[in-house]
Amino acid sequence: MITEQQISDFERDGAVLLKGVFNDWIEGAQQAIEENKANPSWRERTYNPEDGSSPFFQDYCVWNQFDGYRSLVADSPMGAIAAKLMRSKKARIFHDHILVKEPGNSIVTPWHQDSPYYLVEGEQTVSFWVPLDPIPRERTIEYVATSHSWGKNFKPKRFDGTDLFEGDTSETVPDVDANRDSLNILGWEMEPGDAVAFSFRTLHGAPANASPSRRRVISARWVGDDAKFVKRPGNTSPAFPELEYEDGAPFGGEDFPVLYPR
Ligand SMILES: O=C(O)CCC(=O)C(=O)O
Repeated sequence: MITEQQISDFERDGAVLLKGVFNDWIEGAQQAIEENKANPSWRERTYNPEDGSSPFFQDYCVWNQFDGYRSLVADSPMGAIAAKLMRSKKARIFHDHILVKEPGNSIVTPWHQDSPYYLVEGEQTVSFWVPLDPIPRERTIEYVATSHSWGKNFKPKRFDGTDLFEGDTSETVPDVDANRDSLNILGWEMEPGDAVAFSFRTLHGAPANASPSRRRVISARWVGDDAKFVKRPGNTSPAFPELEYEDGAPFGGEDFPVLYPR
């Protein structure tokens, strides 16, 4: 299912391609996207570009509301692979992020790390970026290799460029595109069933969808044994407005079940 080489690539680079690991769960997830678009959650955030191109639909924390998502997250080997990659005894689901760039959508996903947006922190984290459509190299998500170990927490911004936390003076994300020659940028052509596993701290970004095909993705985030709650200076993304927690307390609760081992 997953080799020691893949685990050490993930540890070294902060991102690794996993071929064909979710083949049996793609059809269900594709169906769930349509159900989800028809019944979005209160967290849904759809960007409609000013240039009139097609929308970028996003929703969060819906894995347990639609059968196809639930099956991909909870019945596939995702939890077991997460535990292996994190070298963790258990794998706890944090949340899912649904990202559909409809054909022609002009929105570029800016370079960012995920960790600064979240109410959880740890060394043991992994997200699976799971496309539900074929993705050629020029339209794939990209990662700055080793950026997860730079010791940085760059300022979180919404995908429309606004700051997530008002008055945040933390360091801004460097201009990755202007420095592509001096960085090791990773990105892979992908098929439905493949995934990229990456750390919450790895810098990543994704191009617009100038193609006539949809670009449907589910990104599922997991944490391991060392996960702790962290207080941020405002609403995190995703937000959990009802949740009460202490800064530094062990991460857990019914919203975030341990799915491996069962
Ligand atoms: O698919 C995208 O456009 C961005 C995905 C992303 O940022 C993520 O999965 O963390």
